[in-house]
Formats: sequence, structure tokens, C-alpha cells
Amino acid sequence: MSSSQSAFLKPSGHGALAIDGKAVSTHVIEQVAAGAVKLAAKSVKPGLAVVLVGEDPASQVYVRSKGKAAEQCGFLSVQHTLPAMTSEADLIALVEKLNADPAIHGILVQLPLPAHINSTLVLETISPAKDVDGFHPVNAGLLAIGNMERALVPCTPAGSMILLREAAAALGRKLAGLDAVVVGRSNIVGKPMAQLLLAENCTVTIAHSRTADLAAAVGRADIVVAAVGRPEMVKGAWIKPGALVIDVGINRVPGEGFDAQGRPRTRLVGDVEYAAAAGRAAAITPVPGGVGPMTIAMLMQNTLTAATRAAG
Ligand code: NAP
Ligand code: L37
Repeated sequence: MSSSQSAFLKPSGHGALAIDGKAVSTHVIEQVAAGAVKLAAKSVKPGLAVVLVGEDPASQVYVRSKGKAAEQCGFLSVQHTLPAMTSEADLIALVEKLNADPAIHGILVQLPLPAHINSTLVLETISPAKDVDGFHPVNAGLLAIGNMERALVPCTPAGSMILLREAAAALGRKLAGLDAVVVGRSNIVGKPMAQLLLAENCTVTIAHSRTADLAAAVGRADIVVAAVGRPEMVKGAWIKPGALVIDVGINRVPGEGFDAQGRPRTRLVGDVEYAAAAGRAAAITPVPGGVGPMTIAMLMQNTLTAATRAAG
């Protein structure tokens, strides 16, 4: 096996190289910050508005990380925190206000929204040019027809693609022509991920809960992207030797012992059985420290893109 030529791939201790998403995300954020300095010469400061409704603890953590990253990039960073009982009409009114605000180039409404709010309606209210999550049907459509120049691409799949390209380059491989399987078909991860792999000329299979033989589909794949939301459901033994594995899953499971406050400890695991998969794969993303940080970095990249386009 050829050794890694990349500072972003490290021994996993199980055989595969671990793709250091945290380190790649730091690099992306530095590039975005440099881009923001250039834009400042045109008197444009990228502005990102993040809207959080309710008190979902994971969303609170992610929204805080997004605000912090925006500040590191030199952006204007605005957070709107609304109570869980906020009406759909009030949320839509806020989005419309942000659409009209020239200081704001990117709008992100953190999902999930409370059950009484129609998420689709809210997401469709966001101006496609400010839709840094890439969830608006206009952006989903641009991605589907392969018009990446005009689209804003969803952050998690975009970040996963960067990690995949980094791993392939370090291993001296091309992505074109490889068999890829995406496990999961959500609009926010699975489907856009499949579109990006197709745009890289991979042969793409999308697997889901009704797939007849998931083990066989995964076993054929040179590239496995897991976005299921079930802890370690993709078994290491399924992985084709030498495959590239991107684990999008973020699952909190019971850990060992108790924390300082006497609460039972929890830990994060992905959708892939990590140690066993790393015993067969050529490269794999860890959880945490893999795709998660890239999601935030790509949000910064999308905000810079939106601001640059707005500046003409
Ligand atoms: P989702 O909307 O719940 O979609 C899950 C998908 O997995 C669905 O398409 C579902 O199939 C499929 N699935 C469920 N059980 C399955 C099974 N037994 N076999 C095969 N497929 C199965 O989830 P999501 O929003 O895409 O998120 C997926 C995971 O990624 C979650 O762990 C989430 O926390 C994580 N995530 C991470 C980031 C990040 O930044 N790292 C960002 C977003 C999400 P059906 O369509 O048939 O129901
Ligand atoms: N863009 N992303 C966008 N819009 C949304 O509406 N829900 C949602 C979304 N999801 C999201 O932000 N996901 C996400 C997941 C993980 C991280 C960041 C964002 C992340 O930083 N994960 C860290 C661990 C964080 C922790 O300890 O909980 C990691 O290393 O994986």
C-alpha cells in the first residue's frame, strides 16, 4: 500500500488511514477567512444569520460552533434564538426580514424545527441566493442538473466530498469510475451526496431502509458513505478491502461511568462500526472529528460564496 502524502491522513491504529476532518476544516476556515479579507477590499463583509427555534441540545451546540466559526472567518455573525412556541408565521416573517437585509448574505434555519412548524414552507421562504444550507428546491434542482456554478450545495455532502477527494489523492487514486454506495436518502445528506458522487463520475447506488441486501450493496462499493442515523449499523465485515469510508452519522450512545455531576457518561459514535471497518478500509473518517467539523467549514464557504456573488 502506498503511504499517505497528506497531512490530513493519519494512522487509525486499525489498518486504514483516518481522515482528519478537524484538520481539513481548520484549513478550509483559514482559506475562507483569507477570502473574506479579499472581499473587504470591495467593502463587503459576509454576513451569516443563524436561526434556532426551541432548545434542542445538539442544535444549540452546532449553532454555537457555527457562530464561532463565522467570527473566526471575520464575518458578521447574527444569531436569532426563538422560543419553541414561536408561530410559523413569526418565523417566516423573520426569514423575510433577513431576505431583505443587505448585510446578511447567508441564512440558516437550524433543523429540526418544532413539530407545529412546516419546515418545507420555511425553507422555501429563504431566498435561494442566501440559502447557505442548500435546501431550497432551486438549489436542490441546480445540483441535480449539475449546475454547481450557480448552486449552493448542502454543507455535509460538500464537506464529505472534500474528505473523499483528499483521501483519494493521498492514496494516488481517481474517484471517476469507482463504485459508490450512499446508505441513506435524506434530502439533506443522502440525495445531495449521491448527486456529488455522480458529478465526480462515480457509479452510484443509493441504499435505504427497503434495500434488499445492504451487506451485498456495501460489499461491492469502493466508496461507502453512511448517513443512516443508527449507531454502527454498517458492519466492518461488509466493507470491501481497500474501500474509502465516509461516516456521516452522529449518534450519542451510553458511555462508561459517570461525569463530575454524577450523570451517566455518553459518547458519540458514527453509523459505521469503526474499528472493524478501519481493519479493512484504506481510509475512513472518525466520529467525532470527521464529517462534523467539515459541515461547519462548508457553511462558512457557502456564506463567502453567497457574499461574493452578491458583490458581483
Ligand atoms: P434521516 O433523515 O433520518 O435519514 C436516514 C436515512 O437512512 C433514510 O433514508 C432511511 O431510509 C435510511 N435508513 C434507516 N434505517 C436504515 C436501515 N436499517 N438500512 C438502510 N437504510 C436505513 O437522517 P439524515 O438527516 O440523513 O442523517 C443521517 C445521519 O447523519 C444521522 O446520524 C445524523 O445525525 C447525521 N448527520 C450528521 C451531520 C454532520 O454534520 N456530520 C449532518 C447531518 C446529519 P428510508 O428513507 O427508507 O427511511
Ligand atoms: N447545515 N446542518 C445544517 N443545517 C441544519 O438544519 N441540522 C442541520 C445541520 N446539522 C448539523 O449542523 N450537523 C452537525 C453535526 C455535527 C457537528 C456539526 C454540525 C459537529 O461539529 N460534530 C462534532 C462533534 C460535536 C459534539 O461533540 O457533539 C464532530 O467532531 O463530529
